[in-house]
Amino acid sequence: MKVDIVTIFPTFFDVLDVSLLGKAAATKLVDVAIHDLRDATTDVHKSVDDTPYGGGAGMVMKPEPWGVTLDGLLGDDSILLVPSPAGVVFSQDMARELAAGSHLVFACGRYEGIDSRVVEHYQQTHRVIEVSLGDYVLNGGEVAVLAILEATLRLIPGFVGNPESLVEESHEAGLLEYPSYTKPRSWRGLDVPEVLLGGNHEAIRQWRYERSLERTKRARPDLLED
Ligand code: JEK
Repeated sequence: MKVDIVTIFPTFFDVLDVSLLGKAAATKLVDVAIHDLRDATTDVHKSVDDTPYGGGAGMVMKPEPWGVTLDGLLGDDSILLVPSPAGVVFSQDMARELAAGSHLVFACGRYEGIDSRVVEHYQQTHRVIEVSLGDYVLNGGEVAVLAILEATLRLIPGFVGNPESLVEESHEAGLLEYPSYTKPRSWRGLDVPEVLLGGNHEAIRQWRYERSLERTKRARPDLLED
């Protein structure tokens, strides 16, 4: 998979060298390139923002540097991802879909976001997804891209952190995970549940399912609707 990230803060993604892409196995499976949006500016101040038409607080990112940069990156098989507080909420389903793709291009906005014509323009020729991490306001798209990339790349077979059983992970989807324990058996007066110490796998499976259901009812009742 090829991944291109466009940002005015390229060093934000230095963390990828230590986390996702620090492992040799990863470099063979995914090729990540970071691009500085300011490289596509032509004025002496390398301006990427301007005041909003219609008025209002803050600045909006100018479309021209985005056009120049994205024209040079997008191909027939690219998916353009634009983090936005107004996007569709990112999910495990979307991560699975992205993991099956061959080229992801991320456009990281800052300020109050990117001139809306950029998404409108590329929607005419490409798959474009405006995506949100959730219902809270970030200062830009960079943190969202790191989260989306981590969730997506771990689903690529052979990738660092790839779950041993993707089947198990998808089987459990829709419920929160059951609590897990390791040694020691007793810690600060708290004991590991007895059922986990025996070898009754059916009893363990049932206990874990009940704990998952209980946790979901308490923390995420929305997941149990219909
Ligand atoms: C991309 C710029 C900052 C800040 C104005 C007014 C109510 C805010 C944009 N889950 C997520 N939250 N936020 C983002 C995100 C934020 C971004 C950009 C993603 C680019 N910003 C910003 C204020 C406002 N709005 C109406 C909401 C807009 C995000 C994701 N993914």
